[in-house]
Amino acid sequence: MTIVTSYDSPDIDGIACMIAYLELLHASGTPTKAVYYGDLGLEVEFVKTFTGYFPVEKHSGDYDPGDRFILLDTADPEALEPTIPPEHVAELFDHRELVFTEQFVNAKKIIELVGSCATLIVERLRAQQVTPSPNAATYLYSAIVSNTVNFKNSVTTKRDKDAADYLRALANLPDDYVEQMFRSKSNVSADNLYEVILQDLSIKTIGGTRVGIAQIEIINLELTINKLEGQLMEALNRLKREEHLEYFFFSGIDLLEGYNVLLTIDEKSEAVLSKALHIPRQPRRKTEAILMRKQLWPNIEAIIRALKQ
Ligand SMILES: [Mn+2]
Repeated sequence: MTIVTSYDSPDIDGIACMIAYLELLHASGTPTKAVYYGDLGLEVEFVKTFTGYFPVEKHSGDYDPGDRFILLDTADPEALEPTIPPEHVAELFDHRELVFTEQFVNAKKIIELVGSCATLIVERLRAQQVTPSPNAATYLYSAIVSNTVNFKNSVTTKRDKDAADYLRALANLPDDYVEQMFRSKSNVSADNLYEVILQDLSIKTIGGTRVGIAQIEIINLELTINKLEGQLMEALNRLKREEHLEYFFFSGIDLLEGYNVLLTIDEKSEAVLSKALHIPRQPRRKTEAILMRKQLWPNIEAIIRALKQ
């Protein structure tokens, strides 16, 4: 059996790619299953409810020794379901630069720096003359809009825009679809703030030191932060302690207005962020344009590595 899957707790990009790739393989008569491992976020739940279509199974436990895997939206062996042997991965697609792909000894690797992995999958479908179903087109379109923050962030390429135009024509969506989707993941309250931040927390070990960047993407960001300031500080302090983070950064992105609010809760992290972004020291600052977490990581990593020397 061919299994298409993504990383632990996939986002809308991973899920959309699985659904479309499943259609591609079914079109060629290949017995294929799409599976995910872990949990799903608010954005996936929105598209799932909107389409009423979710041909992906939750999986845990062992696979058949004969199963072959296609990995979508990841090329990181650490991020996989632990029962997937890296040498059984036949093909992988990702849109981030990576360093750990050598474990996938038998995989054909498609790694190209576009805004969304969904764009690479759309290009593959079009090359093979397979048209995605309207529901698959809705997932793929949602993934591109989400990853590019509605084409506003600097990882957006013309290839992402072309793919999105092609999908929008297939998907038959209401005019306010993007706003509906962004609103759905903006349901942040005192009750779920900690879980929402934990769900999308990124941690790296840099020279033996644990470093975290939390990111939330919502509408009405400043208003929400002002309203939930006490709870936000409490959640960040709790995560820093529970995850044993020596440095910790919070990045909020306003989806409709296109800016970040960056927060730090300790002086050491504040000093690193100030150096990383060449800005004055402040515990809270608002940016002019959107900075994605994958753009923050290299700068922060370089400063922390320099401090360790
Ligand atoms: Mn992605």
